[in-house]
Formats: sequence, C-alpha cells, structure tokens
Amino acid sequence: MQTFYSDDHRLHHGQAELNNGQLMPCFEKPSRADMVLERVRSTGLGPVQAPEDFGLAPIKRVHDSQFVDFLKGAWARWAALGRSHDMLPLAWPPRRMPARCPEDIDGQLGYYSFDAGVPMNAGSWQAIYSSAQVALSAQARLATGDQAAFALCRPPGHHAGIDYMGGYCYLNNAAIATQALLDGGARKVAILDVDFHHGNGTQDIFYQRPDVLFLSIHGDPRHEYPCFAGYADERGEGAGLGYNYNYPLAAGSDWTRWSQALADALRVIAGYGADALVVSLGVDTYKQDPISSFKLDSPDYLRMGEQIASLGLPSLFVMEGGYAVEEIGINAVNVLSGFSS
Ligand code: SP5
Ligand code: ZN
Repeated sequence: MQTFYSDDHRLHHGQAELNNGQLMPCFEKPSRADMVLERVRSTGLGPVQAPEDFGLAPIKRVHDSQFVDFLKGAWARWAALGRSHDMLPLAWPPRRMPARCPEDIDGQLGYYSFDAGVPMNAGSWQAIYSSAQVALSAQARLATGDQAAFALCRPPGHHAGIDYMGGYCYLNNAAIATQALLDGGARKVAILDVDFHHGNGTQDIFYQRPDVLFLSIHGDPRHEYPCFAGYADERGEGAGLGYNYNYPLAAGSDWTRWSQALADALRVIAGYGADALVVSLGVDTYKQDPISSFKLDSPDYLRMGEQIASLGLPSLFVMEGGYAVEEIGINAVNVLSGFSS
C-alpha cells in the first residue's frame, strides 16, 4: 500500500492548549507524524510519496469558500497587528446571540471555530493545505485501481465542519478526499471513523446527503469531547436521514466491546453498496492515550485492519488522532498491516 506524506506538517507546531483547566503543551505535535512515517518505513508497508497539488477547488467542494479564504489569509492579518505568538480564538456565539461574521480577526477566529484547540502559527496554513493535498493524492490511487492507500495527514481533519475548525482540525481531509472520490466517478462512499472522538465535522459535512454513509465509533459525548455531537439518535437529515450512524461507547471500553460496535458498523456498510471506503484512522483509542479513555491494545489494531478488509472495498486510510506518541506508529501501521494481510 502506498503512503502519501509531506514534510510540510512540521511547519505547524502549536504551543499550547487547554486541558483540565490548564494551559499545556499541545498534544497534537509534529513528532506524531514522524513516528508514523518511521513505522511505515521500518515495517516495509510500501513506498512513501510526496503529494501532488490539486489546488483549492476540491477543498471548496466541501468547505465554505469564505472559511477557506479566512484560514489562508488569517496569519498575515494577525502578523500585521504586530502579533508573533500563536493565533487562538477567544469568543464564540452561544444560543440566541446573533452570529454575524465580524470584521475583526479575533471575532472571526471565534466565528470560524468551535473550540480553542486550533492554534495557528506562521506556517500552519501551508501544513493544513498540504495535509489536504496528501489526502487528495492518496484518494487518486484508489481512483486508478489500487485496493488501498494511506494518507499520513497532519494536522488531522475530522472535527472540521463546513465552515469551522476545532479539535486540532482545520480542513476535513477525509471529507475532501471522499468528495473527490465521488467527483471522480464513485457513486456512493462510506466513511468509517474509528478515532476516539466523534467525527463531528465529517458528520456536519455529509449530514443531509445519502451518497455518503458516515459511521463513527467514539467516546460517549455525555462525558467526552467534542461534547455536543455524537449521540446515537443523530441519524441524518432530509435526504441524508438514515445515512449517519453513531456508536457512543462508555469509558473503559476494550476491544471486546469496541469490536461489537465495529461488527455492526461493518454490517451497515456492507448493506449500503459503497464503491469505496474512507477510514478516519485515529488511534487515540489506545489504552495509554493521554486524553482518551478506551482500552485498546496494540495487537487489537491488527484485528481492526483485518476486519475492515473483510468488506472487500477499495479503502483510503486517513490519519486523524492518537497522542500516545511512542506507540502511535505501531498502532496506526498495525491497522494497515492487518488490512493488507
Ligand atoms: C483529532 C483529535 O483527536 N482531536 C481531539 C481533540 C481533543 N481536544 C480536547 C481534549 C480534552 C481532553 N479532556 C477530556 C476530558 C473529558 N471529560
Ligand atoms: Zn481523536
């Protein structure tokens, strides 16, 4: 299986995020992608390729154009104010407050986000843009007949919605790739999100559409981030009703419990008749993840890959979360090895 990867991810290096009321060093850091790349190489998974440049058009197929332009231009506006530290949002519109887009950069950062987990520095846009191009390039392998490809994306994407960033995510790499598969001739695509956190952004993007089936297995939003989406009764809307599946699981869920949800998700995907599968591959379900509460162990990821492969669908794996940096490479590549075995 081919891996797509860009060194540009290193240009994005947030300083701090809020955790348990404390400003702490960002969990989403460059060494994450370095560890996964190293494991791809040491296991001989397959060739590693730099992405092609598909431009902004495929990004704007799923994201609001003004939001994308905002991300692209935000740092220059921030720097023009004499600010050289990380850009971070400050205020958000709650219920009943008119949510007009303000003109000021601070107001716009809040308008285009849902949390403060999205620091940006001078090189962030280049990293964000390249991460989307990595997903698009891997997607193109499926379009030309490969059975699988791995998009080693960083920053991750699944919390980013149509017009908002959040949760370390700016552009939704998996959603951008999914739309590209459809635009390239696929009639229906299923997205399976195995990251510990609910893929609220991907759900947002495809909520009203029947041509994309979205399924997410994650920590129960009553207790876990992203706090405001991921309940089992979120089933889709309008033409998309019935094409959204959430599997919220209790803290402490291990492979026995988790794999039951996976079995149900795979049954639903098999019945949908997709032409391709996109996997939002987060490995923050690992037992030692510092911000999550599931109990998967490293060998479980081999089983995960094997079971996903049983669908027999061309599959695109898109890297999302995973913060136990020492084991992130082992766990992520175990899924890919299990799939290929
Ligand atoms: C891509 C991805 O995995 N993003 C995750 C963003 C998580 N940010 C918030 C982490 C909060 C950790 N504390 C949770 C305590 C739950 N009660
Ligand atoms: Zn996550």
